[in-house]
Amino acid sequence: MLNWIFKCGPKAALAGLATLLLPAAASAEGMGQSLPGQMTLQAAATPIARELHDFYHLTNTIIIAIAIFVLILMLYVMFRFSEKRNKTPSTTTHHTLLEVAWTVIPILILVVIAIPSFKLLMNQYTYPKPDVTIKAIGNAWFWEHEYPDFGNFSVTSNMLTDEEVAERNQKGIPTPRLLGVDNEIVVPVNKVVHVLVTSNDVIHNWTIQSFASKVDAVPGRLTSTWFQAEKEGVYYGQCSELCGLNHAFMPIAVRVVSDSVFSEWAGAMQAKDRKKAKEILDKVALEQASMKTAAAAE
Ligand SMILES: [Cu+2]
Repeated sequence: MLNWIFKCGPKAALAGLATLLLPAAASAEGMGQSLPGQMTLQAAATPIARELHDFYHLTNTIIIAIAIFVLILMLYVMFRFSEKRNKTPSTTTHHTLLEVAWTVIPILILVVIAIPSFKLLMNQYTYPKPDVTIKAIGNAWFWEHEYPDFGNFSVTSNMLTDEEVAERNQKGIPTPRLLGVDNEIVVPVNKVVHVLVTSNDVIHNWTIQSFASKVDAVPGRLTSTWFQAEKEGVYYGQCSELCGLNHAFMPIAVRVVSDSVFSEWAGAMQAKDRKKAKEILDKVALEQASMKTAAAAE
């Protein structure tokens, strides 16, 4: 534990400082999944996630600035008005200007927070016309996704075992432990995807951090979220509502691909040719992995 604090403490302090000093630069780590030791948010992959990150940095900056201001004020008061330096205390009980100031300034700060907050909330709940609609169904403890626009085929995702993860990594398809699933869901890049969310048993939660999508899956009800992924790749999420024994082991994996790959995959799924669909996915996963390595090497 101590070891961990010594290892991560300075990094956490740096991350906090970076958030304060470089609001825009502080959140570019880990697209679709967190990196080991990552302290900031997962990189934004949708316009809504970007807006959410901007809002996060704005409020964080305000919070840290207020905390520092109050700290300095307290230290100054402790020093300047100590018994030694201030033998006869002032008997003032009211100060109109000060009272107006400490009422008006916090109101203004709240207004500065409220405007982008309401704007973000409105954008999150303003659904553009969908190109693809997916129905996500939570089960104890795996996810099912139906594609009603494409013949209503469904994709059932179970978490991969450690052996299966090792096997996929050996094949050259980077697959993280506890996040990789046997059947990824697939969506086209730059298209509006609506996700209708529900559950078969208890309350789960459909979350993809990089999309800023997070919505409860409630049995007997339909909730929803939408996203428009701007970059091809794989995006991982986990059930985010404590749902029981295997809550930690029901990840979600969204593979964002080009239009043509998506229609090919959806066609194969519709024709119930799961083997072909899997081959298409493995091929695109390998291509995306090599593209990523090439980009990292530049
Ligand atoms: Cu859960």
